[in-house]
This record gives sequence, C-alpha cells and structure tokens, in this order.
Amino acid sequence: MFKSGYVGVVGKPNAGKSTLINKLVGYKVAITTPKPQTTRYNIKGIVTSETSQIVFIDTPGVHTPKHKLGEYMMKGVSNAVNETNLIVYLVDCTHTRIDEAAERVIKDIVKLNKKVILCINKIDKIKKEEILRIIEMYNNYVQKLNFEFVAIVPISVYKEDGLDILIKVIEDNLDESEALFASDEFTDMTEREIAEECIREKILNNLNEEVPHGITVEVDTFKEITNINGNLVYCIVANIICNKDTYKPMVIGKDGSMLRHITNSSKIDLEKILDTKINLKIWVKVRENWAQNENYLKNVKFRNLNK
Ligand SMILES: Nc1nc2c(ncn2[C@@H]2O[C@H](COP(=O)(O)OP(=O)(O)OP(=O)(O)O)[C@@H](O)[C@H]2O)c(=O)[nH]1
Ligand SMILES: [Mg+2]
Repeated sequence: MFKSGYVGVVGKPNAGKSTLINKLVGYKVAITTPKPQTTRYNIKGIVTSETSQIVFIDTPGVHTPKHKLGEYMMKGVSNAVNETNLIVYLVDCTHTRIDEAAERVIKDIVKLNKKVILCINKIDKIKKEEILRIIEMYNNYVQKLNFEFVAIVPISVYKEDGLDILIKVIEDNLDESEALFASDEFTDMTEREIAEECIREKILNNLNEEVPHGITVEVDTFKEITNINGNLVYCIVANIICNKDTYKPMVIGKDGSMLRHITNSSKIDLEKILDTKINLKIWVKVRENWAQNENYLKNVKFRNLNK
C-alpha cells in the first residue's frame, strides 16, 4: 500500500525546520543559518521511497510580525497548517519552558484539530534524562487543552538520530494515495529562487542581524551558456536590495571585500547545489521600505501564496 501526503513543518524560528527537511530530502532545498527568521517562504521538500511520498512544507518560524514582510511570512505558516492534514511541530529541546511564543504556536495548531507530531530536535545538546522532562512538559500542557499529539519523536538532525522513527511515524499517519509528484522531484523551488536564497544565506551568515532582515535578493538574469570547453555554465546577475541606504556600504564592505566574499561563497555553494559551473555578478541597490510594500510582496516575493 503506497501512501502520500503533505506534511507542514512548523515551530518557532531557529528550531531546525529547514535543516531537518534538507537532511530528509538529501538535498539543500532550504537555506539554514544560526539566525532566527531565516526562512521567509514556504518551500516544498519531497521525500519519495518505495512505500511513500512525503511532501514536507518548510515554513517561516512563528513570530510576531513587525512589518508587512513578517505578516506575509505568517500567512505562509497559516496556509501550510490549514492545507496539510499532518503537522510536524518542531521544537528546540534546549528551550526548557513553554514561553508565550510557544504557547501561541501550540494554541494555533491545536485549535485546528489536526494530527500533530511533536518532534523534539537538537537532543545532541542535552542529557537523555532531560528529554523525558521535556516530553512531560509538552504533554501536560496540551492535556490541559484537551489535545493529544499522535506521537512524540526526539531527534537530532546533526547526529541523524531518530530520523528513521520520524519517517515511520509520518508514514503511519498518512493516507493511502498515489504519488503527488514525479519520483525524481524534490522541491518546487526554481533554480532562480535557489540562487536568490543561497545569496541571502551568505548575507545572513556574514552581516549583523538587522541588515539581512532588511534585505531581499532578486536574480535579474539567469542564462545558460556552453563555454569553449563544451561545459554548461549558468551566468547569473543578481541584485541585493537594501531597504535602507545605510545598509549598502555594509553589504559592499571595505574596498568591496564583503561583496566579494558573499559573491565567492555563493558561487561555490551554488556550483555544488546546481551541479554546474556558475558565473555570478552581484549588484547592491537600495529600495526604501521594500519590506512594507504590499504590491511587491504580494506579486513578486509571495506570489505562490496567491495561487
Ligand atoms: N545542535 C544542533 N543544532 C541544530 C540541529 N538542527 C539544526 N540545528 C541548528 O539550528 C540552527 C537553526 O536551523 P534552521 O534549520 O535554520 O532553523 P529553522 O527552524 O528553519 O529557522 P527559521 O527558518 O528561522 O524559522 C542552525 O544553526 C542549525 O545548524 C541539531 O540537530 N542539533
Ligand atoms: Mg528555516
């Protein structure tokens, strides 16, 4: 009996949602960084085996939006939980109490009355006996809301611990159905989007928190050419767009050093991900308040939400 279905992965920022999905898919479909609010858009990561096809939806970490961009990010989370029948609620085990933000996430998913798997990540960071206390804490909390998780699975993505159990539990809770995507498909991201996200990851990794959160990346041109050796080369021209003019010199750096570093590390990573030679040119531009621009967010960056 073959099973398939959509599984929404939700949780607070930095829980490891994107890292988990990348590991299960076996391909970097989503960028990951130590900074919260890395993921901005829902991304599909498809895992196909002999017995099932699980279509994971990676979502932005749940937070209180401070601008239109944040509102759109949270709309993505609502869409994912509303449209999937099974939810993986991913938590970081080093958060030893259920704070206000976690309460909000739990209450939101509980009221939909869907099947929820509690997945406790980063257990490589704590002792075994502490895991039991965390499980008890979440169980006690949802019991008070008259809710029960269909399963609780402690994992470490880093150590690849518990991932087989998670897959098994997900399969157990999916319905019998034919595959939804071709067996060699693993994401809905286009190569352009992968390039944009890859560049954004390097900005998140190399600049202070405030700057990356005020930046968006747009691929301007993406051309495939064959070089004189007969190899395929992707020629990519991208723009890093800052919402404040004070960010521009920070992205460029002294004598262009930061931009050179972002360009080189993006190129190396993209060559690995897309398995092709890359020729990358990045420009830095300013577009004041793009993160508040409803038209831009709705029609460009979040157009998939409107489908
Ligand atoms: N120690 C440890 N760290 C992990 C593990 N899984 C993920 N991380 C780290 O946690 C940080 C956040 O990971 P992400 O996958 O970007 O988290 P996210 O939940 O997608 O975050 P947002 O996109 O901001 O919502 C990164 O530095 C990861 O390397 C794990 O199993 N153990
Ligand atoms: Mg993420």
